[in-house]
Amino acid sequence: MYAQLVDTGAQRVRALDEMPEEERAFQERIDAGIKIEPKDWMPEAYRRTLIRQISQHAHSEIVGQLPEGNWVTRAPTLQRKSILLAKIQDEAGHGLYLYSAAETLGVSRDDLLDALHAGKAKYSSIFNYPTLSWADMGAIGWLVDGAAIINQIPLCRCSYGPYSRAMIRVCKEESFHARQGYDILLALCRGSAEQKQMAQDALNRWWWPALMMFGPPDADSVNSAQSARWRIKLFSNDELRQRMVDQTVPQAEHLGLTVPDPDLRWNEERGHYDFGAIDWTEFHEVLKGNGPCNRERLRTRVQAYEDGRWFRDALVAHADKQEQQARAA
Ligand code: FAQ
Repeated sequence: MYAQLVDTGAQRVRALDEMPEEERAFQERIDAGIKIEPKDWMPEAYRRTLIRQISQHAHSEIVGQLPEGNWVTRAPTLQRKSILLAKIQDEAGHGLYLYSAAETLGVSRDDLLDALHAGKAKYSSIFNYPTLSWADMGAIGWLVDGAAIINQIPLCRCSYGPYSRAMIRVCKEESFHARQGYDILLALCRGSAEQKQMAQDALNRWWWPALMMFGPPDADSVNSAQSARWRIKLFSNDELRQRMVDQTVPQAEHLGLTVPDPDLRWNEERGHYDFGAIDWTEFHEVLKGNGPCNRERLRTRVQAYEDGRWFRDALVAHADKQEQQARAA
């Protein structure tokens, strides 16, 4: 069932003159920068691509609460605890906007959640890594939300109206998240040698997985060409990854931390940092379900969903009752 919702078949990007009239008109609207709205005609593969990407994105926001949720009860101060709680709640909100955006494409939220809970749907690889110390809260905000912003700012201009509009608010909130993460690390780096070491250790563990968030190298990215043609993707995986490195390295220097990459160096000619090879075997293992926390994340998510069933049932019963009363009045 899930496979049918998101399967786009073998895709080959077609030239305008190869397209049937309706599809050509659709592509010309996209080329002219006009947004596609839910009731507009769209190719089935465009619809499925969006369902795939938006629902994976929604699942990432929801599962993405878990690594940070691990530290709410152990935040070092009341202020840090309330900020972390607010941030995690924001992520839940992002998941809900995104499920709503996916629903505008004619898919049911229940089907999407079933696919997640059955382990069929993907969510971002990054959330399958453990959060071992408080410094990881800093690293997640700085690097994970930082990567999410770099990826999502262009999505505010993507061709599908509901997705692009959802991204505007999401990006504003992610900016706050990134700053709170950086602030945690700044405090640790200005603290004792042991605290600074915690920050360095967090950077060592999160750096490479954060670079993997942008997806496989362009040469292996099966969806990129067509998504770029449809203006779902405005920049390639590698372009955004490079942007992340260029932006983040000076921030690490400001913290006095060392990026764990012996091959990292500024390339004057390119005007960018060169960086070392990413371990794509690790990435594919995580995608296959063999990351350090895949099983735990899924189990916790399913348990949370089951534990919330009585509450969802109560909400529906209450809404039904109100509707009956309104009809009777
Ligand atoms: N993890 O052909 P491409 C956040 C899959 S939100 C897992 O390049 P595409 C906020 C990909 O799905 C983070 N799978 O694919 C937060 C595809 O498989 P499929 C999430 C990945 O779609 C912060 C296959 O590999 N953000 O962090 C990953 O054109 C803190 C081939 O790849 C979004 O979802 C990965 N990292 O490009 C929350 C943004 N990368 O579906 C809590 C929107 C690739 O064919 C706390 N998404 N794959 O079976 C996108 O921009 C794109 O979907 C990409 C992948 C760029 C992620």
